[in-house]
Amino acid sequence: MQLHERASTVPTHSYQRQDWQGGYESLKTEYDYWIDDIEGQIPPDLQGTLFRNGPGLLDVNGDAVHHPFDGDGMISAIAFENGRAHFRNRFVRTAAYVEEQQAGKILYRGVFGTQKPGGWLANAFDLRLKNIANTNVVYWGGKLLALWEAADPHRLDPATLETLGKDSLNGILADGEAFAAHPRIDPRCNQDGGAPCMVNFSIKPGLSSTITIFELDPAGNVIRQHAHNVPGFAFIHDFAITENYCIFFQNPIAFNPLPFVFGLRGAGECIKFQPNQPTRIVVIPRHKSRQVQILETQSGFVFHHANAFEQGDEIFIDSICYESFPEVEAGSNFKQVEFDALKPGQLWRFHLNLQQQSVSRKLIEPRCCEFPTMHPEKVGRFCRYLYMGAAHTASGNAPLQAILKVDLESEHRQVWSAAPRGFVSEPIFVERPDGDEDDGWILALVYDATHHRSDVVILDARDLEQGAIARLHLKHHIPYGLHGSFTSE
Ligand code: 3ON
Ligand code: FE
Repeated sequence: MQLHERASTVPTHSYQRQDWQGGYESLKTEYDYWIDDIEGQIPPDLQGTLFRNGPGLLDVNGDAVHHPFDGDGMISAIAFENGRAHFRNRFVRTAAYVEEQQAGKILYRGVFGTQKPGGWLANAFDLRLKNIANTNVVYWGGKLLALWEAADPHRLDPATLETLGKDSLNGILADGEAFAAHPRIDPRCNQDGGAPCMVNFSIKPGLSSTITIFELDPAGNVIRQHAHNVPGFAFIHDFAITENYCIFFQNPIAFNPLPFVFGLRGAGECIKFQPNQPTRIVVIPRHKSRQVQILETQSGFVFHHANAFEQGDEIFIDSICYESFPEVEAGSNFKQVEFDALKPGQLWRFHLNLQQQSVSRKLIEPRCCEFPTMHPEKVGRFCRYLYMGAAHTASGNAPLQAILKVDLESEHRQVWSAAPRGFVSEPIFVERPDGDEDDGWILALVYDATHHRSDVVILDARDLEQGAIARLHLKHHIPYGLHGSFTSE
């Protein structure tokens, strides 16, 4: 009897941690092949290329990185053409990647705690940033750019993924100058007669921090650029846009650089969450002449925003919020994470009133989720459907195993799950031209622990629960990635 009772109190999970860990093995080979192992059918009208970025190497010659965000950027391209699909992956040949691969050892410290061999003495006072180009990849203005938020982009050949070098955006960025990894594309910019434009930013953190906004026309030229000073240290990974504003969440953190300077910790491990201080919401008008406003809301930590839109003097913004910053401990191993001990990221809606300078918020989705995406034509406007990576179970913190569709109007939900042995990445919505807002496909890489390989999964965005339209089995796995984009050009 006692045995039975004990067994029933053991928490049941939709996953095994060991399965999840398999998706964080390095992928050392670069491939180039037509995918021929396919379940279901690739829709013939799905035409274009899915580009993905993320850490491809989780070790340098056997020496593990301390955190996946420190892994060298690897681009995957899945090109859909008349019902067939081609796969290719290449590492971004950053200067540091080339040097480290030649040396066969870690030569640079990583922001998230990777250290050079030799202890703190070998690391102290080495304050160089290793530009690892691992966070996002976008095709804009005829250029394929791999992005990492603390430094300049790398330009790649979109057909071969060969690294062409660093890109200054036609002379705008100085060598090493930051350009964030979260550009937003305004589908109809009201300053450009309704032409699309790409909006991005850079952060220069310090005792006060500088936020610079960049807007690029479809040819890739920076047509608007303005910089703003905000009080306090800022670690800002993402932002949201509306037709007239850029919105930033300045998370309440303190930064003590000494452990970094003395070789004990990475810069990102010197961030301390400040639970008793509010989050500042920085609202920067996209028209240079107007005033910046800073509002305050209850504390929390945000990496990613889903979308924002305006209604008169009010702004609504949907964001994934954590109760605090997931601090990385110096002696810890990220693969041993106790999912149950952490709080999940959840989707909240913030309601800003610019006249009254007030903010209220409400929880939209309690399920653990990350990597929100949506129809590209709705960016900055009211949008009905959001898609995101989510946990298989409706409550608690767990790895992402499912794709969740949220209908913000009816509050209806759909879930497609790859549990127990599948783990998802950021979903990407690809529209079917001239259709309804959810007329299109969801594309996601799914790590399949049973075969230690990844699948490209294609779902019908209108009906996730009917199951995958197609599952393209790759010949290998792809380590869990960060962000990507789809281009039909
Ligand atoms: O020293 C300062 C502090 C700091 C952290 C200044 C700084 C600019 C050097 C800096 C650098 C920040 C960087 C390089 C941030 C990079 C972030 C990154 C690569 C990824 C962030 C991902 C976020 C999320 C939420 C990922 C979630 C992933 C899953 C749920 C996975 O399965
Ligand atoms: Fe991100």
